[in-house]
Amino acid sequence: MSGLIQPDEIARIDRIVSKYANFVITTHVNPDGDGLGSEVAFAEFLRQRKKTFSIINNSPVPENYRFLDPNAQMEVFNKERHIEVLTSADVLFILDISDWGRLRKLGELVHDLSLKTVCIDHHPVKEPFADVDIIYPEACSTGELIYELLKGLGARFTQRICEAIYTAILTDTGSFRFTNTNPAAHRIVAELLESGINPQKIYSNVYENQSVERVKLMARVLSELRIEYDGRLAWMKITQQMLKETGATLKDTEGLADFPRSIAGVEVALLFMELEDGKVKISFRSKGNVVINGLAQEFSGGGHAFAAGASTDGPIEAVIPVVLKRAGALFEKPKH
Ligand SMILES: [Mn+2]
Repeated sequence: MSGLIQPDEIARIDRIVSKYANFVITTHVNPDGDGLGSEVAFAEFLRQRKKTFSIINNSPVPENYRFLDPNAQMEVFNKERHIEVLTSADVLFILDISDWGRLRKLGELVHDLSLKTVCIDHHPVKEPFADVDIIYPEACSTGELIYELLKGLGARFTQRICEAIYTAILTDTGSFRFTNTNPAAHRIVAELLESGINPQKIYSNVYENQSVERVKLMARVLSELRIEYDGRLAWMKITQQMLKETGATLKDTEGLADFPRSIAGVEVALLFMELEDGKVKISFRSKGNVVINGLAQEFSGGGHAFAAGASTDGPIEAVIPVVLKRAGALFEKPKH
């Protein structure tokens, strides 16, 4: 299998892991299956190498990914509690993050410390920020890169590692539906299945584990779905009021932005979410013919060509018309 990660990169990670003893692993705020699965797989490798490690994230593990962390080893960052761990750590592995900002408070603290940083990611990165950057936007997921890395490093592919990497690839490719689904995704997953993991169990954990509040929120949000630009753009909003009415919380909103893409003729889907502080989070999704990260950048966001995000000042009712108007430019050129 031809890989993305180069032998010298594997050798470099090998040297770092051999040389140091104390590691911290982290991923982005509101972690997803790719970030969490990559963390678990890499942590298991460190365990095999008899290293000391902590997994510290800015957000708790969502309910549907708890199966990845049965012993609840993943910690939620707290400066007072973790300053010692981070101060005495040698290396911080940052997985599935495209920018330092998404490390939030943990990033601010790490900036002031002297620990070595390694970033492994598949997001297009504006400015690499770590001491060692292993960044391949052509990878379907960070899980794909972790797989290659662990292969190169001679890790034992235990059940846990296989389940974690499977989850990473499954979720980041939208169950092998999104445009980032590449041959490597299927090759790797085929090998993981051969190791005996149970795809139905993983699917059920990840996708058949929704809260009633989330489903009620979905119904509420979809009831106000709007279509523009001759049916090529669909948009939805989630207000604080809707969250209150349905009893849903922020964590219940993950993945909702993808849904309107399922409508025939829709090329672009937008989700506007009113945050507690009045700011507005915008999710941009494309079916794959229209590139939308440029639009996200206009609102100081960014991301992949077909899945991006931004965050801007509210109020939400003022933001929506401005973004919709700018989105019109996406449809000016004829479809190809
Ligand atoms: Mn990812």
